[in-house]
Amino acid sequence: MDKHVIMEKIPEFAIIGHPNEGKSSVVSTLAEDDTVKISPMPGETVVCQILPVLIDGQEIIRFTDTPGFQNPRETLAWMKNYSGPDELLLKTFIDTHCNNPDFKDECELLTPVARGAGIIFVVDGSRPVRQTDRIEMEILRMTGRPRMSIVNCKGNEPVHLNQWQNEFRKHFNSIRQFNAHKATWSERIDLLESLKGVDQDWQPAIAMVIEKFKEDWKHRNRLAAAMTTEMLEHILTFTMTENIGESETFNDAKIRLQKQFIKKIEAMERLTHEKIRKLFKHNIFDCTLPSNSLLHEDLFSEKTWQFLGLSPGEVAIAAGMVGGATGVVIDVIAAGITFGVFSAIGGILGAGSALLSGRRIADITFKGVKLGKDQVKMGPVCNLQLMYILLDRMMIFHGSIINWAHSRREIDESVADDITANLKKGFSSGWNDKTKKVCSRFFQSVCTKSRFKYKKQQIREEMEQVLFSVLEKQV
Ligand SMILES: Nc1nc2c(ncn2[C@@H]2O[C@H](COP(=O)(O)OP(=O)(O)OP(=O)(O)O)[C@@H](O)[C@H]2O)c(=O)[nH]1
Ligand SMILES: [Mg+2]
Repeated sequence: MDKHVIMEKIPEFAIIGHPNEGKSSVVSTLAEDDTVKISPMPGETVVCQILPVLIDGQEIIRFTDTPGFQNPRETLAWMKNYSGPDELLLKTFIDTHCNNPDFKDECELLTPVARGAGIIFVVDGSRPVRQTDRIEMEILRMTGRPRMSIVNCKGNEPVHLNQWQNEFRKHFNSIRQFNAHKATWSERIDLLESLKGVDQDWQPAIAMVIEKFKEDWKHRNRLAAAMTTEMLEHILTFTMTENIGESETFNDAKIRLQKQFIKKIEAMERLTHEKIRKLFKHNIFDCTLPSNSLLHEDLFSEKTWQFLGLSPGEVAIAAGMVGGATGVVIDVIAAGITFGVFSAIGGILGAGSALLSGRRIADITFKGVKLGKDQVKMGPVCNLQLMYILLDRMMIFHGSIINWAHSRREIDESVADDITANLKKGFSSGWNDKTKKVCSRFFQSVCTKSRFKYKKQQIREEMEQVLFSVLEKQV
């Protein structure tokens, strides 16, 4: 197939329907554009808005949002009376009515169809079919353009699905259920797949669009893996040095620095999550995480470590993988498990808890070292638990982001529950041995000094590759 000939004509689909059925929501999700205006008030969209999908700066498909029908009954009556050539039906309709306010929305919504766009008709499957829907469907049938229908669902269940499907069979080449606010990446791909069936002429172009969508998704996951690897390197090797104030004791300075140190690490994690969010084109609306999401907890909170920390068995295995070179760190992990990292951290911040006396976790986790007479140094926190916790939190974040439809503007707890249930799969404890081995090797490489830069680079690439593989499996 000749790529250039096909892509010369970019496939365009106009999203059409009755006011307030979810057209803009469908467009927003399909085009991954969170700038599209969505509102509970009918009549929000008054002019067409073309949303091009760009991959590598190149437009590969465009979706056009349109206003809802305003005067379908009279529009159909006019079309039925029309006696000119079929191919001029839409143009003549628009030319005849373009200055008539009674047909303003019809002229607007039929304009992309007149220039050759395919039609995606959107209805809300939680309400029954009405006579006016039949009229709108008949108008679209008369345009003769390839068309598919989508049952969106504003309510919880598409209770009238069967009724809609029976009606649709008379008017459309393809029918799909698609929930604009909940659609996942694979549901978007499935929808594109069914667009292939709408018109044979478009099959090669849509097939190419799907291929590009998939490549682009892989590319995003590759970048997310690289960003995560970089974050781990930064956090696990991060150090800070502060001057001890004139009227300050070493301990006071240490506590002050510990607090700043934790804040910096948390900020590095947040920055990485933010970059991942942008990668998946969530630019405007903050994808509020489910209220019970672990990401609402601080990185160093007790709950975070209880839920995401490795189990003692896993620690033993991970420690075995790391080997003798970082023996100290392994001791620390074991101490963390036995005595509770959280009370440990709380203890450190509270300065010298008795609970920690003699435990190396106190020294290692937030090591404060006196440099010369008047400086204190903190870090690095080379702690295997911390690496796994950061990985798990990244997986939770990624899992939420990839499943956050771009039309969703606020939290919907029913969706939140689904996401939370799915997240369990992403936790690193379920990773296979090969993946865990690479993580351990990476940890060791980051946390030990080596003259062999090329070896470190190779291990880093292996880490990016295994993270890419686990991100690819997230659904
Ligand atoms: N829960 C839920 N609500 C939806 C869904 N799709 C649309 N809505 C809501 O329905 C209302 C209308 O959505 P829009 O996407 O603006 O509908 P529209 O068809 O573009 O509306 P007009 O531009 O006014 O014709 C908004 O309040 C949306 O949040 C969905 O899949 N689930
Ligand atoms: Mg709209």
